This record gives sequence, C-alpha cells and structure tokens, in this order.
Amino acid sequence: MSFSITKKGDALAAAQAGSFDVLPIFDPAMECASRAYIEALQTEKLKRQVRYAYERVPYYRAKMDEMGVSPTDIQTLDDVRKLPFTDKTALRDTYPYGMFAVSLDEVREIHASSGTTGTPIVVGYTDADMDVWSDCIARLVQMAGVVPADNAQMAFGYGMFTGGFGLHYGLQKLGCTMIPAGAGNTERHIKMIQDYGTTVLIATPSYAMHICEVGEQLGYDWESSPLRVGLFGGEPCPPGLKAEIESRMHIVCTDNYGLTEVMGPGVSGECLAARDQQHIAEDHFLWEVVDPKTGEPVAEGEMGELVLTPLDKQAIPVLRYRTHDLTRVTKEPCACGRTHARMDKVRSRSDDMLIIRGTNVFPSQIEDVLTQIDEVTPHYHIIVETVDGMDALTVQTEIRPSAFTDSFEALDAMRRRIEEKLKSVLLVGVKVSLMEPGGIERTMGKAKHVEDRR
Ligand code: DLL
Repeated sequence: MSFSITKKGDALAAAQAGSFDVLPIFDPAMECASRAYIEALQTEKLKRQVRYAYERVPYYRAKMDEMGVSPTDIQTLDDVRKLPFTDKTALRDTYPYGMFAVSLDEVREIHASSGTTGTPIVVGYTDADMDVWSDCIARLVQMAGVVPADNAQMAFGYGMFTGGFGLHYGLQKLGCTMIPAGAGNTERHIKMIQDYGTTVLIATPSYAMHICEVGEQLGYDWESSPLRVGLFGGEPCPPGLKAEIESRMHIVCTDNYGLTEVMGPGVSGECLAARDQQHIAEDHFLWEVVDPKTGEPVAEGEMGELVLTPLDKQAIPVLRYRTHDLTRVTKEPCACGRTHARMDKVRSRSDDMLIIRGTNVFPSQIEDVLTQIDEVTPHYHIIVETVDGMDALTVQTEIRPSAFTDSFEALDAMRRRIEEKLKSVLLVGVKVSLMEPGGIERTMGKAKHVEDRR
C-alpha cells in the first residue's frame, strides 16, 4: 500500500501500517543517533553549560559555592545531581533579568510566563537560542507528518506566551506557509481554514475542541475540510479528548510539551508511532525524573517529577529546573526510528493535587472518569470550597446535545450515576452538577479547570 503524506489521514495510516519511511525526520543524524553518542554529547555539553552558568550568573556561582561544588566536579551525567535545583522562586526573585548570562544587546527576543502569582518569569533568547528553538519545533512538527508544503494556521496567542512565536518560527524553518491568525475569533478561524486552505492548526486542545464544535454548529464539514493535522500543547491533552477531536475533525493530532523557563514549546514532541509519549530533544535537554518530595531520582521508568537542564541555552542557562510536571521516561527504541528518550504525556503536576477531607485527588482522575461517560462532553469545571467547615468538591460537567433530555428523572439518574463513578475512583464524595450543552465557559488558550475557593 502506498501513502501520500499530504493526503488527509495518510500520515497516521502510514504509521499504523509501519511505513515510517513515508514520514520524514527533520534531523535524522541527531534524532536517530546512538545512545552512546547522545550521552557523550550530553556529557560534554553539561560540563560546558555548568561552567558557563557558574561564570556568568551570580545566582549559580553563589549557590554552587555555598554547596561546595565547582564546575570541575561535573565530569559525568550522574554528576548533575551535585548541582542545585532551580525553581520558579529563583527566577521570580531575580526579575526581570537577574538570571541572564548575556547583556540585552545579545538578546533577540524575550518572553514571559505569567504564572499564578504576580511577578512574571522573564526569559531571553540569543540568536543561537532562537536557532535551537526553531530546530526543536521543526523536529516535532515533522513527527506529526507536517511537511514544507503545509499551510499552518496559528490559534495560540502571539505575545509574551512562548507558544505562538515558538511554533511560528519552527514551522517557518521547515518551510511551511504561516497563517498568523492568533487566538480567538473562532468563526474567523473556521472561515480561514476553508478560504486559505489551512492544513495544520496549532492550538491548545481545549481551544481546538471549541473550534471543532463551533464548526459543527455552523454546519462546516470537517471531513472535506483541507485541515489534516492538529499540533497541540500548552496544557494536558487527555487521550480521550485527542481521540474525539481526531474523529470529529478528521485530522491527526499530536501533543507537544514544553515550558517557558527552559525554552517554551519544543522540549518534547509526540511521534505517530508512540502516540501518547513524546520524544525529548535529548541533545538540548538533560532530563531527570525525581521523587517530588525528596528530590531523589526514581528508578528508571518510574513516575516522578521531570527535572530539566537545557544544555545549550545562552541567554538564560538554567540548571536542574523543577518542572512540577509528573511523567515517566523510557529509553526503549521507538518504531518511528528516533532514538531520543520518550516521556509519557503529562497529565498532572505535583502541585495540582487537591486534598479533599484528607484524600488526595488529582484533576486528571476526574477527567479520566468523565471521558469514559458517553453522555457528557470533554468540558468540565471543578470547584472546591468549604461548606460547614468541611471540604466540598463539585464537578460541573456538560451534557452532550445528543444526550440532553427534558426529563428531570432521567437527568437525576445520570447525575447520580456520574457521582457514584467518581466516588468509586476518587474515594471521596463528589457533588455533580449537570450543565446544559455549551454551559461551561470556553477558553481560547489554556483551560482553567479548577477553582479552589478555600
Ligand atoms: O505552555 C509552552 C508550550 C506552548 C508548550 C505551546 C507546548 C505548546 P508555559 O506557559 O510556561 O509554557 O507552561 C508550561 O504548561 O510546565 C506544563 O505544566 C504545561 N504544559 C505545557 N505543555 C503541555 C502538554 C508552555 N503538552 C506548563 N501537556 C508546563 C501537559 C503541558 N502539560
């Protein structure tokens, strides 16, 4: 069977048939390098990067001096554990440029992440950093089957968020035509997809779902639409949500991970072989997985917090950044031919755990239960509050138009069934509030699922 990568549906069909020769690899020499080569390269880069951070960033010099560690103590990859961790506080306390290793003259662009507290985290990119960034993105978009002939429409916000410009530069590097629509104005997005022949859409998965629904409401036929690929990221993408978007929009979607502090998008990308895992750009990032409580490494392949050390960053070299994102990593070879380690999709953060009457609850557990219930949409909202001195958990979930009924009894039975299902998984009582179709607010960027009012 022969496949044509620019034909809707063929990239995934080729991957499923094991015909990986149809799917191009942006930098095969590096992406398919031997493990020995990758580790030797990482070791050399780590030594260089630690010296660079020590010599140029007073924060690291002071930290390492205080710990009695010198750059010459770093000789092997395991020696990374001798180095201090970095967290958001260090970047906030040195706002805006205190962690920069170069003067602003050498910085081509800055970005920032707003986070949940007031002070943003500011990061910068030199020309060389911009090159690495666009390279990493070009790699991950090819993992999804994107080729230079594609027209890529941006639905991430441009601005300080790294998602918009990051993907834009990488797609352009590959040779795609960029359609810089930006976030919002959903109906216009749909019109542009049709009028401009958009083949690739870049969005958060929650916004892509919204674009899908609005298209359906307008009577837009996604099956005959030119759109072929969805590039997602910036927020967790539950497998059920991805599968639903793929089948309703007739596209193949990949979930791509990154964070501002170490670069932005481009840290890891999903290939069409591994699907729910993402290849980490190991020549640019050294990864560790640690126990979020102790900071000690977990056994290989075990779940823990991802810690990242960018190996090439010039403007802002960060050592051992605590991402708070929970995942596990495997170095097993991948059918796509790439050798770089794969991390599981990030579903939870160590800091998004809710403690409800003493029981630990992750929003991703709630999400998993809801995606197994046919009558509700992937949109949900969690409210935690104190009622009569006790924690109370309410899950708002939206009924699909096809399951909607005027019968109070039927709705009440549905509500109780969802409550029971949630309780059996979470081991804590939950109040479910059923919303009408469209009743949960849609966002253009990252969805905010949890409202903790305590
Ligand atoms: O969200 C960078 C990015 C933009 C990645 C666009 C991919 C696409 P921040 O705004 O700094 O950067 O947020 C980083 O978002 O620590 C994760 O908790 C979460 N996150 C990002 N991508 C994913 C993903 C960008 N694919 C924080 N799956 C990270 C799960 C993700 N969580």
